[in-house]
Amino acid sequence: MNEAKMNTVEAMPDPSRRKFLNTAAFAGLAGAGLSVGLSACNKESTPAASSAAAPAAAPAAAPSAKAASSGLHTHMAPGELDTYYGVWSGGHSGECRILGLPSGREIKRIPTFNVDCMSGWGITNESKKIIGTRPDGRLKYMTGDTHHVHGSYKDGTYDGKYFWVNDKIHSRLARIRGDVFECDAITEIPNIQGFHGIFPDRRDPVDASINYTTRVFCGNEFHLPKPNDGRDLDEPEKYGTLFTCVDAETMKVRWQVKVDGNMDLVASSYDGRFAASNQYNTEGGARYEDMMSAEMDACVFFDVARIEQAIKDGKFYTVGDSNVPVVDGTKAANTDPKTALTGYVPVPKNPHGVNATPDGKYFICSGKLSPTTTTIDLAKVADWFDGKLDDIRKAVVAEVEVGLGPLHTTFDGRGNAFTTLFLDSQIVKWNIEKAIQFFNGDKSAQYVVDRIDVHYQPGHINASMGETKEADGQFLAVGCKFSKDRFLPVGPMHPENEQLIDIRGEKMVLLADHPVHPEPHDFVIVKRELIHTKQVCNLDDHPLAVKDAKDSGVFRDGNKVTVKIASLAPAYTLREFTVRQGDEVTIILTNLDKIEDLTHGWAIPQYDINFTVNPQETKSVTFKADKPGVFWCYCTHFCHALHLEMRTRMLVEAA
Ligand code: K7E
Ligand code: CUA
Ligand code: CA
Repeated sequence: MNEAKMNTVEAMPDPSRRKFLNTAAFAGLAGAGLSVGLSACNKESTPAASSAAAPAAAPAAAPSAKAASSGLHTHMAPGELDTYYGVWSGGHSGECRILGLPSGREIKRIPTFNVDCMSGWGITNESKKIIGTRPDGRLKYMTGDTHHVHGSYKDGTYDGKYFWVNDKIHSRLARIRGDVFECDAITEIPNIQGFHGIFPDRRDPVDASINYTTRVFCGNEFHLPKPNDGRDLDEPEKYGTLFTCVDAETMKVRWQVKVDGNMDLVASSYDGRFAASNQYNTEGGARYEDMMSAEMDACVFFDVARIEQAIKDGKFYTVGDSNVPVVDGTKAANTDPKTALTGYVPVPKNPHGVNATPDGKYFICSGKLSPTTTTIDLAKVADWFDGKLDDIRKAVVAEVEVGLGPLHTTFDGRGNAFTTLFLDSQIVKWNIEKAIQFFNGDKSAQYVVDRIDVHYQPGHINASMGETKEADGQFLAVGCKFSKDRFLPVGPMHPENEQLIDIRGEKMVLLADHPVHPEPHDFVIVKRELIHTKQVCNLDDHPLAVKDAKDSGVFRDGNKVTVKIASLAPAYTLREFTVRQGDEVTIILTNLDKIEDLTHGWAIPQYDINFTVNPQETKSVTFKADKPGVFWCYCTHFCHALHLEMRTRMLVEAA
């Protein structure tokens, strides 16, 4: 971009919008001398061209003028509450977020893998324990990259208990409590890099009485030496990837499966039998040019009960100093369907995203480099594992062209799928049964129902309750990776654009643009009746709670000093406290206020401490009193008319 462009606001003429990315993307791929499976649609990436093989609906008109007439109520009047919770990832901000929907208002940020000086996440002892520390007490990691958020299930819908999110950088899985929307556990998965897709199981594959989530499945993109300790450095043929199962309650890693290929997204079946991950680079290429040579990649299916039986039978090994049992799920080791732990359904090259239909029948993979979606019939996959289907590719019941750069799919619960087309900057609405008819040879079956332009380059998409059997087909949100001209310019970094679309009728209607801090990937939309939060904490939840003002004080044990303080608006229970230079000081602060929304803060200048305590909550910090002097510990969170007076002196005596 030249300087003149950087400094001016330019109107972006509509016809150029598709050229923004796809021209460059194609040039790059073509330059590498690669066939990208797009030859049918290569000339002109218009909706009409990309759907040439199928009768298609006309592209949607410019949407803004229609937005107000859709009738879906998105503007909340003052005091009015949203009807859905949106639980959002935050990408490389390392956090998660809660949006109220359909208004799109951001209600809360949930620090997860990042450090947050509002709440004190990464600063308090309690949060450091969850994130993990090095021997010297510093945080093990300060960075995170959240992509996929999914909630715990009961009877095929959300139970509101937990949400999980992956950290791609450091291969960690975090759990967020649905009652307080705070992270309560983080698990680092051994022997992998590029932890990407996650999905909770929806019921137990063995015990039919367990119709709720007890496992979280984790896909792994980057292949690595096993163990990654310096061996096999430049021998990519010896690298591998591992699919991982984490226990939903204990958050311990239960088992891993060695797999061919780079796993992308994960889905689980409503009957509990299967987890699956679409995968690219089944070639095992270690360099960009080598990751796209095969025409077909796969969606790999895991028979969960068989894997767990194999581990019970002792048919596992371990990697390096990890004691997690690993079974062999490579294609070569699973050629007999009747004993196979895994089955590889071939899908066109470098697929992205796999999503389960709300009726539980199909998994749908998006083509990414192929302009198609692939619909896989789970009953036929089961037939293959049971020895009743000779070729697992026959589980593919539809593979139809939908447009350029299909990435992710969601559902309205009425038989329609909505797939993002990254290169076309569109969403295509298509009917699953019609796509199956078309694929079966009925060329009159019009499976494309509608298309709509989005702004721009969409990735994830999710409809209200779309990941459950209660998909209600009200609206969907789509995460657009580029916002370009949609918001006031603020310099080189643009926000992402989360758009909201009414999907109640035959035609989609664009309702709203929302700027978001980069860069959410996935999200789920949960009706509010399923979420039960509590606004006041329980004093007993923290073993060190200062339950009574008279328990406050300074308690010394050698050079370790514990300062117990309570807050009760608008004062702390200690007016001052004294420690000595060189002491290791632990401050335990309990907020004794019981009133909802009466949060206090605690900041110590020059000691780099800042956190908040909610009603009836306790938090603690530990630091070395290395600077003598007077330090005003003050309340950061506006709590009372006398909020500014709410402070106490820490007197550090010189050694
Ligand atoms: Cu879910 Cu963004 Cu990690 Cu697709 S990935 S966009
Ligand atoms: Cu307490 Cu402000
Ligand atoms: Ca962007």
